[in-house]
Amino acid sequence: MTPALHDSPFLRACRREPVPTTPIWLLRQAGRYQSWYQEIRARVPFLDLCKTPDLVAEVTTRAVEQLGVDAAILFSDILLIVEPLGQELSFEKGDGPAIANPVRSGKDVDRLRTPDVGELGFVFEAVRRTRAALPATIPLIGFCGAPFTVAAYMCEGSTSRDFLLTKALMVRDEGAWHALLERITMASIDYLNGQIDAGVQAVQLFDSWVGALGPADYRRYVLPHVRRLVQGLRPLVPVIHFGTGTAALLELMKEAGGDVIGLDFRVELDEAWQRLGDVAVMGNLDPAILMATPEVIRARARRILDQAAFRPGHIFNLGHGIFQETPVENAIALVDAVHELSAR
Ligand code: 1CP
Repeated sequence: MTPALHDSPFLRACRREPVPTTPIWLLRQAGRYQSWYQEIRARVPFLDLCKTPDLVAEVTTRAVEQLGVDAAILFSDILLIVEPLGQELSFEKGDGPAIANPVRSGKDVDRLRTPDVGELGFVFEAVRRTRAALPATIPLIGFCGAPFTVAAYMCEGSTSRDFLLTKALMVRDEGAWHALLERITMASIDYLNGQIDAGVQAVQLFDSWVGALGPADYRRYVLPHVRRLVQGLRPLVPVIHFGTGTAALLELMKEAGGDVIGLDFRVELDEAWQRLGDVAVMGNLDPAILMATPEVIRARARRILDQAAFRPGHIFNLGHGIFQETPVENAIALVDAVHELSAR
């Protein structure tokens, strides 16, 4: 890795080293709230976009340039991995994902393919092209879905509120559940190591829906798989472990692994960090705050920076993905406010 990348505020914060200003990037920073993204999507379906490395590089880089953030996240999706596992994925008009052959039983788990993540070679090529297109000082984050969240889509076949089909498999056939999570875990290890080899500077696990579980079930049904995933990664880049609805799970998430724990907006950052102890944290502005005026956005950013109190190891972010309705100038105002208010 070049010194410019190694010493970037984002990577320094991941290592809990002092920084000149608090680094910031935004969950889902490339997307529908940007008019130029909508123009691209008017011609290219979402999955085709993810599978076209030059377009991925363009979208990823353009979001960084427009916002002035300190890190790039590869434009892709956590659901791409279900294709090499043998599922049929599509994104319908409303852009919710749909899986034609969901997993509902142990038999369905047995029918999944042993994945060859080489089938996701377009992602690795996108990493190479994006790295080449980005400024030399901006780290690139690769990612995958964490095992529970990927399993939830694989079982439900679409987005869900209660995850009843997922939990039904979990509690009816524990053997099948662990077999499913093990398959996802092994594929995710290969997938993230492929992204690391292709040139990302950090990786993130998205456990977006893990807050559907209580602590005892997290420990029994999920934690061993996340731990195995993290331990299977080449120890070359920091790992960000993000989830939402995780107020009751933070200590367990840390136990599972990660150099940075991503906080959602339902916790106070200072209290959460106190509970977590010696680990970096990322977060945690409610993305809905970006609907407010620049003055309110600035005040709310200051509140979070005050909670972090310039301790090494804070990466500023939203507590979940940015809304499609967000005025892009408000996202820019947030980035500027964080840089200005956090200058040491
Ligand atoms: O063109 C479009 O508007 C399609 C919408 C879209 C986008 C922009 C989807 C479909 N995925 C993405 C990109 C994406 N997804 C990125 C890269 C962009 C960036 O961050 O700048 C990332 C990191 C993701 C990860 C992702 N996909 C998550 C985890 C993050 C989170 O918000 O919790 C999840 C849950 C998904 C599933 C998914 N893909 C797309 C949608 C609309 C969804 C969510 C569906 C649901 O609510 O269940």
